Amino acid sequence: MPDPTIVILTGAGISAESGLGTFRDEGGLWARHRIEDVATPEGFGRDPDLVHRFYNARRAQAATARPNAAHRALARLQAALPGAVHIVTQNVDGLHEAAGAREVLHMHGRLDRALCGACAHRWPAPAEMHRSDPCPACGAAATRPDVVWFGEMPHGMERIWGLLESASLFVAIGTSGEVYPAAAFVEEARASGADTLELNLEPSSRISEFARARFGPATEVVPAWVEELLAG
Ligand code: BV8
Repeated sequence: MPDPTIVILTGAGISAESGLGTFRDEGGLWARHRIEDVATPEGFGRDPDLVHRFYNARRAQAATARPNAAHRALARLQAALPGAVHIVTQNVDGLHEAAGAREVLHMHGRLDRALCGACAHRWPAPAEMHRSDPCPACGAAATRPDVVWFGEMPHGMERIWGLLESASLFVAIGTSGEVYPAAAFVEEARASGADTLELNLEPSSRISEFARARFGPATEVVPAWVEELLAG
């Protein structure tokens, strides 16, 4: 029996109980900001100060957030099954790492990293970023958050497709399944013969693609699932 390869995709729902807003829930981020204005390259081109304010506010919030029992349970699972558990997150917070997870693949980038729009240099983001901040490498005032906006290519796609191909189990946690290409990972995993499980507060828009599902808050459902898996 080949070693298990568990691929876990997380979304904003896993950080909700750490106090970080989701996007599409009642009162979520997209209820208060137009995606086109704050999460697209065009929006950044039109009003970089607005976009920096949006991400500065989220960076400040993420800086005081603490990982919750769901983040900790995934770190425990990774430690118990060395090399077999791969976490791909759509989240731009660092809560998986704060809980002790390793090699987390941030496919939509990270709030705590800055990117130079001129030379593509990356560096640790300051608490507050402004359009006039000079790039430490080339000096250009083209600083942007190192996050993947709509219309931009997510990070690590080759590696992710490879992981999905070899997955024995694909688990989606706290994601609405509204954003591609992440929303299609469950089909890729199923096509490779993987078992599929959704852990969510309520059914996502992709629920029909999953072989199994458990509903409830991530801080209850994720630790319970991990304990069961490790006891199995
Ligand atoms: C791209 C930026 C191409 C960072 C984000 C088909 C194929 C390919 C692309 C497309 C396609 N159709 C459309 C597209 C374009 C687009 C897209 O998907 N649009 C959607 C709206 C239709 N996709 C893209 O543009 C992507 N890029 O395709 O590039 C390309 C090809 C070649 C060359 C160049 C380009 C880029 C997508 C990334 C966009 N950036 N964010 C940031 O600001 O954070 S997306 C944004 O939504 C976040 O990153 C977030 O990760 C993502 C998904 O949201 P969720 O995490 O799922 O959160 P949501 O609020 O939606 O749901 C919360 C869930 O939690 C719910 O299910 C809820 O029930 C649950 N929950 C709540 N509380 C709890 C809980 N669960 C458990 N416990 C709780 N307590």
